[in-house]
Amino acid sequence: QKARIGVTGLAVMGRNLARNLARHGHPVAVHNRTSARTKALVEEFGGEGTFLPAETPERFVESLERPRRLVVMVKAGGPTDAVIDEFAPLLEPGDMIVDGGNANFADTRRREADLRERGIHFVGTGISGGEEGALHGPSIMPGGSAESYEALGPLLEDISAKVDGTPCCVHVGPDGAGHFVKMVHNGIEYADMQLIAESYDLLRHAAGLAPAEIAEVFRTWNTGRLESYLIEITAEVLAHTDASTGRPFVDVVLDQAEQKGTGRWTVQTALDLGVPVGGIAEAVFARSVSGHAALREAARGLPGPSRTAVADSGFADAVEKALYASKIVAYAQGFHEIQAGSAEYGWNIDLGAMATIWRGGCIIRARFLDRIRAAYEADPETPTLLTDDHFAEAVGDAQDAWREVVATAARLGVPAPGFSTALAYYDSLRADRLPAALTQGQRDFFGAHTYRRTDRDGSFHTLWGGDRTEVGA
Ligand code: NBP
Repeated sequence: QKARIGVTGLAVMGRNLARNLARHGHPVAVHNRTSARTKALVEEFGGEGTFLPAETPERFVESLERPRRLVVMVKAGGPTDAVIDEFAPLLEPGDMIVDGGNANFADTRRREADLRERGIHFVGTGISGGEEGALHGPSIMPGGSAESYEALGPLLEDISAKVDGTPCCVHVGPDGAGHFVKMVHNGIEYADMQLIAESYDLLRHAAGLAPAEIAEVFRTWNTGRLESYLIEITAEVLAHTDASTGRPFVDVVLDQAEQKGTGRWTVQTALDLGVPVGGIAEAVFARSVSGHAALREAARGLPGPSRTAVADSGFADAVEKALYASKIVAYAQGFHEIQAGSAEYGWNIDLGAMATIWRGGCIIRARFLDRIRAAYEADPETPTLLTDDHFAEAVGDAQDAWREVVATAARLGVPAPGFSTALAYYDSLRADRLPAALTQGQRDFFGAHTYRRTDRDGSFHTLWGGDRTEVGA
């Protein structure tokens, strides 16, 4: 018997993905550099389906039906290249290597181009949802050729999460498109988490609520428009009591957030593409600030406002509105980045389809994504989600509260970089005139960088050091 698909790299993600495939009735070949993992998988979970264990790359490749579908689930970076170097010579034209790791899309583009020359399809695939998602149905974002998707799509859709019967898996676009979208997905996840963290911080330090009370606030929010996996688990974490001290769990955890790098890539790529993603950038920087222990220690005694908590019973509702509005901004920025990447690399990404496949399986799954899908269905070319009727109305309704919350945060000295940058972005977009005109004047003054005028075409320069007449440039 031959296997329909194979998985190499059997740490948590690969093992669970292989089990998911087997549970769906697909005979799956399994391989790992260290064969103990392969043996352990078959011993523990062999009863769940048909596994074909292989000790060597040669046996692994031999056990696959053609065209071969080979899923690589190893540590992203050097290990992925090592595995490709090992397996590609064993493959034949038409075979497919699916990289399900968190690869940088630029690496995926390079690998795809190399392998395409050898007739092998390289399918860089974003897989979201962690180990639980891999086992029970992740959100899957495959890139690569349309031809490879024909052979792979049905299998991937079969094991993906489903929402309303729709698989959370769609062909994103050629070469690195899948890993690009997964990267931005993670960037949005950073922003979403940061905004939730700021909401908690304000309820705690501006409104003076206890973690257990804030957990109740999040539980209530989770029955409304903010309903999402992240809000749900936030309530769980806040309600948790530390067993050894009896204190709220959130109070015994070191307040230094870590990161693996996809958020940083999202911001670096946005800078390269010239797309403003302040909400994601502030989220990455907020984790960075938290980790600078010595810097924070040195600054701890700096003066702040004389804090007084706001007792206003309406404050939690105001924070809900600020959170919803800021979340819309963060997603609008993330989708702008996908739109820009798609244009830059000619991927032709269907933005509404991305919102659709994030509705299940992944960390940012939320009711909200249905709204984004509807916005792109109504106008696939919309320049920003903020001008969609639903979102424009929601932000319009929320804005007074949003401004109040940002002002309260500033007044009481509670850092709210996510809320603040989101509001500034909103106000920048809707402004009639921006001070960029003054910036242009300064640039022309010190560097003769020239400027354009509102009333005439062309570039101009003022003779600042002379009689200040204007000359055409
Ligand atoms: P890890 O990222 O911890 O990688 C461990 C696997 O890589 C093992 O199978 C290991 O083999 C293999 N490997 C390494 Br390391 N170097 C190798 C080499 N030179 N040649 C062959 N194999 C090598 O595993 P993971 O956490 O399951 O994640 C797998 C991928 O999925 C990663 O790219 C990750 O970023 C991505 N991802 C993870 C999550 C998550 O929640 N963990 C979520 C989404 C995506 P060995 O057993 O012989 O050491």
